[in-house]
Amino acid sequence: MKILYSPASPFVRKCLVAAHELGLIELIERVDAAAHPVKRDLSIVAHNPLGKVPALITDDGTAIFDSRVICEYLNALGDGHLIPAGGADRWQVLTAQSLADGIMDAAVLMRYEAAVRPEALRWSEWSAGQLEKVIAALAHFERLAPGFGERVDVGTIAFGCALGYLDFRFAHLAWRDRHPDAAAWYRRFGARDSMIATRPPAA
Ligand SMILES: N[C@@H](CCC(=O)N[C@@H](CS)C(=O)NCC(=O)O)C(=O)O
Repeated sequence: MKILYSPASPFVRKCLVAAHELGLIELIERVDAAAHPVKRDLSIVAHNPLGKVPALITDDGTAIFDSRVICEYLNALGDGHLIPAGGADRWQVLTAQSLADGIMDAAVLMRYEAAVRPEALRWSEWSAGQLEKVIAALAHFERLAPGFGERVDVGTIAFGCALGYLDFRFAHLAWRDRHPDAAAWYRRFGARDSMIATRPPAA
């Protein structure tokens, strides 16, 4: 199978970390794509009308997106240990994933605002609104982090990728300063082979 890919995308990274943890990474060929909110990459649009990465193309040509569905797919293909099949744990893990994805969504929008939108059209209050989401979500994760222990599931993977993206694009936010428990957890989680193998390029 193939994944339409950008090395900077935290959503792509989440899927690749999941694939590593499930022992499936060797089955996935990475295909470079130029996802962009305005200049649509037709090689992505051919598979995903939204023009976003990641999109997974299975061996029979089926396109699977977005990152949450790809993680479900990979989890089902592997031994299933990244997403509990039922019970309260399932909803807890999936909700953690949604919250971490929300950090990524807001951070990617902040990035687009700064890097893509023409300067004359920028609206600082809009970026501030996205930043508020990141700050509130980090505060929530700070309360959860002591309970993460050595958990490796799609919730902790997504959180790790969200923190990695903040380091990559928004190092000046210095999120560790006000989130010591999340920082301690990330020191361990970020040292996993799956996280090291999928690090974004130097900013
Ligand atoms: N909900 C999607 C979000 C994916 C996403 O926003 N990807 C960005 C790259 S990090 C993208 O493709 N942006 C292009 C665009 O906004 O059109 C997922 O979970 O996969």
